[in-house]
Amino acid sequence: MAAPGLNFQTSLFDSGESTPDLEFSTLTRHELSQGAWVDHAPGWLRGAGTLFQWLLDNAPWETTTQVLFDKTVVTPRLVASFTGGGDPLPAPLEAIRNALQWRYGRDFDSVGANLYRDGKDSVAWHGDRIARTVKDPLVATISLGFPRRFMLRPRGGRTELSLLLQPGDLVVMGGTAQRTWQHTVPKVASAGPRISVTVRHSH
Ligand SMILES: O=C(O)CCC(=O)C(=O)O
Repeated sequence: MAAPGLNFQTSLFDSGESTPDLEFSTLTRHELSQGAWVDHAPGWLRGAGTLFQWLLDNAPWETTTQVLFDKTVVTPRLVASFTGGGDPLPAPLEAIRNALQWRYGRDFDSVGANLYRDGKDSVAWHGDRIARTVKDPLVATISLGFPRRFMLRPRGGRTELSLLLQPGDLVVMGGTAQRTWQHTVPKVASAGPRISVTVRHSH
């Protein structure tokens, strides 16, 4: 499904070939409690606007549903997956996966994307389900498009870290982050479209 009618003017600095910073030169690690951590590398992907526009036009966007308190509800964002069908990854996504694999030493075999069309789209507090099959998984996201806030809290507690993610920013959650902490991208009064590329591993 295409994602029609969404416009977001990317800045001049954001255009050009989409390439990751192989030196991870802007990366800061936030050590959280209970053995969880988050790496944040501002502007890690150069040419973030180019990948944003390409994904907006070409990703296999889907509407999905989820069961919440016994009710089936439409998930408030579109999602796309690039792995599982046997097709090669588009070149910029392959470059991202390779860079993460090299740095973090995991076999990242799942690449997907979320599209937050406006401020009403969001992801609720959660830890990724992959945590049930891999004890301490790494989960990476790359932000493209409109800046949105990404927040973390100890499971069921208060927000302890809040990052305003800009185009090209890399976030990697690790240690016990999916078991002992939760993360969210909350709804906001007004926002342009944002895409997060998600990179995970299943073993
Ligand atoms: O969009 C983001 O930055 C976070 C996405 C997320 O939490 C998820 O896909 O599980």
